Amino acid sequence: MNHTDLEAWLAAQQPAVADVLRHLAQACVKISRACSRGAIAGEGGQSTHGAVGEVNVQGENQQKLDVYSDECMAEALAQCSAVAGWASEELEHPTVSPNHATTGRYLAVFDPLDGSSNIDANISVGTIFSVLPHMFAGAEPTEAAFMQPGRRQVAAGYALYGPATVLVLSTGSGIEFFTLDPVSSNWLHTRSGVQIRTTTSEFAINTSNQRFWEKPIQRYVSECVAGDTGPRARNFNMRWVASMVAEVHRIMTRGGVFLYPRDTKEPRKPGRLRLMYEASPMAYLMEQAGAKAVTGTMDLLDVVPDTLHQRVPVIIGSSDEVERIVGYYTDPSENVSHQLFRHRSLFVQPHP
Ligand code: FBP
Repeated sequence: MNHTDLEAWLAAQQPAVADVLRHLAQACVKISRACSRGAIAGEGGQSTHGAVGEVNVQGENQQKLDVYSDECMAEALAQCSAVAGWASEELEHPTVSPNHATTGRYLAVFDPLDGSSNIDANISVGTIFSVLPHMFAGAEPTEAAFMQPGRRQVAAGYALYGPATVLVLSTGSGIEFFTLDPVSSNWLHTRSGVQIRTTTSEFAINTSNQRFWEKPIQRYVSECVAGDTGPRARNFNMRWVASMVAEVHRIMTRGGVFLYPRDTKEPRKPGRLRLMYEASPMAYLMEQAGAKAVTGTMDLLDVVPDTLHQRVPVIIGSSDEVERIVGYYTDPSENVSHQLFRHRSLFVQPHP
């Protein structure tokens, strides 16, 4: 089957936004190559595997590939005349474009390598990005220029470095899939107008945090786990890759719900995942695919950021399930059954 390619699709998009996506896609080709080399030494005989031995602004151990991926993104964006500046998960402050600070009309925000704790185990990782208008075009972008709710995004996407490398994009008119041809390094257009199914029997959450979850999540997950012996009257399956891009792409392809909710593990933290370069771009893509993306009490795309690296609760995926979870949050009386259900359960078979 002959596929058209990314360039053909970009030609039909708004030219400046298309140029930003073109440069981001080029950076993702380089990152894909580095990921696929694994522990094999790269240029200069150095492997890109392993830790740098430093921590990033999040307090996380920086992987060599985190740093390399960040450099690839910065290098590409510095060449893009449409971009005035960018912000990265790996850097505390935004970067003003060395070439287009006062002429660029857009800003880019990205997680250069999401799920990087999985690299050495050769599990899928990804790059997540968001494109915002530069509110103060003509002036060098400051951190304030980035403080925009996800609704203001003009484009978002991710690259998944898995068995194949896939690029998923939207500029506000639906979801497009591109697959990297490892021979030509060309992005081939492999799916268009992707919609996420509204129902699902698959949920993804890190259950090791269960004791810290709020009641609505305790209730939702225990009902799924009870399956056809409980009020959901059907069985559910659970998945957890610990790589958000891989979880989201599974949901894009077959439905599902992904939760990294607020919990009491670190009460001062409103969540684990970051708003600007994880939750917002994924929420944009979810809504473009007909799915839902919430904090539990509001749409993720309406959250107005205060800081570049702020964290937020994330509940995204098939709309029926996300709406059910929101129902548990917004109707407190619903939440008593959790205790009833699990401990004095009417549903779970008594031990013989
Ligand atoms: P980073 O690797 O970019 O810091 O991303 C965070 C992340 O790895 C997500 O991809 C993933 O969903 C989550 O953290 C996994 O969390 P946990 O370690 O609690 O399973």
